[in-house]
Parts: sequence; C-alpha cells; structure tokens
Amino acid sequence: MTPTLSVDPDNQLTGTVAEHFDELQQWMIDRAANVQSQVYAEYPDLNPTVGPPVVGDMNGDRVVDADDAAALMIALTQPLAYIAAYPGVDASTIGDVDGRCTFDLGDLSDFSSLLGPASAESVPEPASAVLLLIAAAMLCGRARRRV
Ligand SMILES: [Ca+2]
Ligand SMILES: [Ca+2]
Repeated sequence: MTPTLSVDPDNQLTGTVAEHFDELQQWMIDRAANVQSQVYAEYPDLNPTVGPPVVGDMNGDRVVDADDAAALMIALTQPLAYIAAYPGVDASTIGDVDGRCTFDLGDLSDFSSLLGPASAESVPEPASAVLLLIAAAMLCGRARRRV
C-alpha cells in the first residue's frame, strides 16, 4: 500500500500495489474488448476483420454472385421489403455499382458485369427492369386503393 492509501480509514484494499495494478489492467483490457465488440456489432464496417462493404453484395454475404441479382431487384422495386429482408445492408451504397452516387436502374448493367458474362442473362435488362418497376408501381397503387 502507498502511505496515502494505508492511512485511509475507508481503505478496503489488501495486497500489494502491483496486484491491484494487474487487476486494474486486466479490467481495462476486458472493458476495452467489451466496448469494441459493442461498437463492431453496431457498426460492422469499422471492424477491420470484416472490412468495408462489398459493392454489389446486395444480400450482405460479402460475395457478389447470382444470389445478389434477386436482392438487387427487390431493392429497386420494393425498398421497404428489401430493408426488412436485409436490415444490415445499405442498398443506396452497396447498390451504387456504377459509382454515380445514386442507386437506380443505371446500376443494373454494371452489376451484370460484376457477375461476369455467364450470368449476365440472369440479371434483367434495363427495359425488363423498367417493366418490373411499372408493374410494382401498379400493384402498389391497387393495394393503396383497396385500403
Ligand atoms: Ca452477396
Ligand atoms: Ca449508381
């Protein structure tokens, strides 16, 4: 004990300063790890073992493949359904494949090129996507009139 601590009448500490130092050091290490895990849970992009988001990874599995084509179409045509299905994925960032700072139909052709030539036919052509959007808008309009 330091002289200051040993004269403290409320002092409940026993042992040496080195023992307390080691305990406090371990407590701080554990606390820092706990806070870090909470931050990474809330902001996974900050986790260096996870890395930044992968452009075109519309389903958030960190791989751009044909599974992302369906998620991309949901994001374009049913944004609320997309948010519900993929709550941790920001479509406006991940889906901006052409890098023009907007997520829109213009990203479809660049998304197809991410998948490669073999899977290009699995992604709807822009004209087909426009038809899908019109159909989705019509369905939404019908649903609202019924309510
Ligand atoms: Ca993916
Ligand atoms: Ca874009």
